[in-house]
Amino acid sequence: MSFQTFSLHQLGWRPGFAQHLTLEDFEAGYPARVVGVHRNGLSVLSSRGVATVVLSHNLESAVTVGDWVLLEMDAARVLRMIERHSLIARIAAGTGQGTQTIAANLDTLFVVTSCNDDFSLSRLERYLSVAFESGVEPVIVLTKSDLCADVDGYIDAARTIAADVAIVAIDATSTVSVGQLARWLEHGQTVAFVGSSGVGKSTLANTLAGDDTQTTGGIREDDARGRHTTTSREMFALPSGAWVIDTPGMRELRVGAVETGMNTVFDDIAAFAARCRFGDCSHEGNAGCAVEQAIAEGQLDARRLVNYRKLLRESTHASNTLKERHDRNRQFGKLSRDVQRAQREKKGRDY
Ligand SMILES: Nc1nc2c(ncn2[C@@H]2O[C@H](COP(=O)(O)OP(=O)(O)OP(=O)(O)O)[C@@H](O)[C@H]2O)c(=O)[nH]1
Ligand SMILES: [Mg+2]
Ligand SMILES: [Zn+2]
Repeated sequence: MSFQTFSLHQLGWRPGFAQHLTLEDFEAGYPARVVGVHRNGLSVLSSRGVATVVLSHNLESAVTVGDWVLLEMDAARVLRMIERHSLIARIAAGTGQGTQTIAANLDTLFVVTSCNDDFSLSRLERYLSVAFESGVEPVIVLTKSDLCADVDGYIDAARTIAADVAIVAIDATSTVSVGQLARWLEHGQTVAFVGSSGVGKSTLANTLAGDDTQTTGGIREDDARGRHTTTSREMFALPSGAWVIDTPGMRELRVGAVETGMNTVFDDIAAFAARCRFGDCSHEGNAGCAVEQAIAEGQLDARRLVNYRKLLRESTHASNTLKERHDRNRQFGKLSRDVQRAQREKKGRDY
């Protein structure tokens, strides 16, 4: 236990959160912000200071860094999670279809990529879809500008897929350069850095923090791939009073259900599709399709359409899996209610 305490305001509390809390909630507990999730519990900050609290089994997979929880008044125990205003998540890497939460209650998602071989428009579209889906403002951060002879080329390329998104090129090792991000890093704001390994997320976090809290690593010379230096997520304060969540580099961001977010990122494709004269068109190569025509006329990049389709397939698959799970749970719920009723009736007969 440390004696440093934090006001709700300082921790990024939003008035909207209180709407989800009842008078009973406020009598039973107090809000705390989750800054770390560990095997043995949560690290939290609150008006009562820094603490480690145990997590009941049913919340174990749900709570993530940036979340707000209600702590029991006189015990280091989580009563419940407070509804989030935003959540960044992905489908867990590997074969399963489980959702992996990355960060909650963000104001800004810094999508970090370098001005080198890591840069990929399709990957940016992927990250932007996730950000827009969750209602978090994305900012594209292009690192290693100091090592690149054509920074403007990268900025221009990024702008072709994200006309309304802020794009900032920085040298993550330079305090002056990272100052360009100041307007997203005001007191009480919460941001997260996501991107491939080695792009400089932790370097940027350290430069902003003015210390070396985050371990950083090199990249492989041949393909600019990182070495997965950061292995866990944690949230910490900057001198400005903003909260930063550094995350481990991702090899791939498999998207969950992001169709809403995709409509923002791919609004051009949506507009062409709306103009398509075939009502039930899948826009997958039909003669006379407006989307196909846009490609033929050079108004739409073929790469972009391919990526759109790929993301849409992933998103649809995720929605279907969710729906199936939901239906299964409902059926299971009905089954257990039936069993319970049968047991009650049997009991009634026995006595
Ligand atoms: N010159 C220069 N080097 C940078 C910049 N950003 C990062 N680096 C270097 O790139 C390497 C990788 O940086 P990290 O900060 O560890 O990358 P990361 O994104 O945190 O990587 P993971 O933790 O593996 O996901 C380090 O050697 C950094 O010093 C930059 O803007 N300019
Ligand atoms: Mg790192
Ligand atoms: Zn069509």
